[in-house]
Amino acid sequence: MTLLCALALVAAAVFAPDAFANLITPASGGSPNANQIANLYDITLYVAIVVFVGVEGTLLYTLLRFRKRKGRVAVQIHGNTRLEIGWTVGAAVVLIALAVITFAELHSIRTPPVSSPGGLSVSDGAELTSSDAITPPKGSPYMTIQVNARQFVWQFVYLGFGKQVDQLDDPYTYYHLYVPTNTTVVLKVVSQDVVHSWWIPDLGGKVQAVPGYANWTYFKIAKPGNYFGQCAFLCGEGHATMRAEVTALPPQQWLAKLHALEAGLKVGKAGGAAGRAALNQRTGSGAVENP
Ligand SMILES: [Cu+2]
Repeated sequence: MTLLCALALVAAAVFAPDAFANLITPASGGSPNANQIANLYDITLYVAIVVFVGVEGTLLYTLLRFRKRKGRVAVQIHGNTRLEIGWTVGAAVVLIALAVITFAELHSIRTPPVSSPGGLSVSDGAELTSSDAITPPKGSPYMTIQVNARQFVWQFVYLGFGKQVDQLDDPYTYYHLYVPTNTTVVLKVVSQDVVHSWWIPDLGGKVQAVPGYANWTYFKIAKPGNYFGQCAFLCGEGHATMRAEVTALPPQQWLAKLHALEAGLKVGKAGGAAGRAALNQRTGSGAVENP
């Protein structure tokens, strides 16, 4: 049994990184936390495979080797103390090993890493605050984006961006989340109505969006590209349409995108204000109260 455990751990260490990637194991590849979750899953999976093959193999061998035959009389044995203690201790050792590995990995899965070289810098408008529930190690620039779930769309508010860059309100987008590459992006996940679940499989685990609470997660994307996801919690009749797409752009392109967004919002706001002013002018039967 000790040999079996050792084999299991060696197999886990050897095969964990890429075998079966994304087939029967969690999606990953977009962000370090997603990769670590997938690694942890792989380790557990390989240990489980070794145990499964060992147990089922022994069972099959015994069934065939000692099957009923004419003239054979079964020996009546009453328990084998050494064997029973052996498999109890063996199972406990496997469990303890998995628990130790899991807890050892958990800290780095939960804690945002520092931004990589080439990421957004503070002078570019990255936010540096300490009020968030989770933050990367001190001094590393990072973005905080509020993910606001509602029936039935995701809204992304680029917190602090407007105020730091040109005193406009924070820009926002729907469905599409734009982020700079190599930059730690902390997500503040909230909900406006019912419980939703934020989930971009390549970028990490699910995070529930609960009305009245803020839950936190993060990702850091090295490669520019698109990462797709879907609300993972049945939240109403429009649940199926609640998809999301994260687009990672090199920092300079990302900044240009956000500035264009801000300019668009400014035009939209001015149009809205003009429309309200026009409505305010109306008198008589065409008057509108508090447009
Ligand atoms: Cu939803």
